[in-house]
Amino acid sequence: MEIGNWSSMAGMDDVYRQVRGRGLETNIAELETFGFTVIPREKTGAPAGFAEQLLDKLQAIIADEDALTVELNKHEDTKPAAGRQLFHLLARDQLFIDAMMNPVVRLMASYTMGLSYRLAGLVAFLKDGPARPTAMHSDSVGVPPPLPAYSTVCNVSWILTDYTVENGTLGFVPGSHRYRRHPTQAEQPQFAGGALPDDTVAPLIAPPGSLAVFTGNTWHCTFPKKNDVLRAHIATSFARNFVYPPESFDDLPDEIVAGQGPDFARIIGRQDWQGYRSEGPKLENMALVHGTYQSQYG
Ligand SMILES: O=C(O)CCC(=O)C(=O)O
Ligand SMILES: [Fe+2]
Repeated sequence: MEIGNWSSMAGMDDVYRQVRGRGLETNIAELETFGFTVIPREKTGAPAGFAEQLLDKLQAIIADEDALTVELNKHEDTKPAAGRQLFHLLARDQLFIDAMMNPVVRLMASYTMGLSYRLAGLVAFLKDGPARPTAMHSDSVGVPPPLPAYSTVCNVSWILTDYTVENGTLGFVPGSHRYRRHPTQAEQPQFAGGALPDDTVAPLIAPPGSLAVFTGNTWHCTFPKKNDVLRAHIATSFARNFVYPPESFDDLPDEIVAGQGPDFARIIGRQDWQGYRSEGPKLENMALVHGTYQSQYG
């Protein structure tokens, strides 16, 4: 059918027209049905060699920078996965801005988040040796169940190397975006020490240059990586605009804050794990809210 200029659609009429124009309707259907999709390199609109350039740039940054400048890289047991993460990439090179501003990335973000979407993070995951699996989780960190039927965050990831099971690719539970809750401890896959049959997890099989797109409600993890093949992706994550306190108290002088006790500091956001720059989130600040986060009380 022809898509009109329908004011009730709050801009989604035009987003959908563009989706159709770029031949991405199947991807939208997969995202709706399964909670994830893979857009092949040819449909991303990126110039030839884009993924290779991104990977070269990441490797240049790594060669130059101590992994321990990133807080999470200091915690072998508790960081999301063995390997290395790099945060706050936007300012490091125009290539990273291009990765976020890619028209297909923005289309998928606006389709998934609505047109109020904003960038939530730009993070590289690199694993160049054996790595234990990343636990099954949804990216709706801290959202209490039942999760909204729409997602509050989404993940559009540039795949930079060959993503296969052997190389420790991401795995998804197809349809889990409709469970509207987080996985429990028992819902970890068997390969991660849980009870969930491994064949419940669909591996993302994608060559470099592909875009993996998944909703904030979709359960995902990674397969154990047993080889030394470099495996890397850059997650551009987006959030709806309302996921953001309207008022900032970061200008309140430290001496005033110090006099009010620790709960005051937490309530005004002084100990938030969010708001990080290239050092990434601090585990101790994440721990302050972790106890309540995945519970029904949020
Ligand atoms: O690659 C990983 O270890 C985890 C990736 C992930 O969970 C994500 O991109 O949301
Ligand atoms: Fe994730």
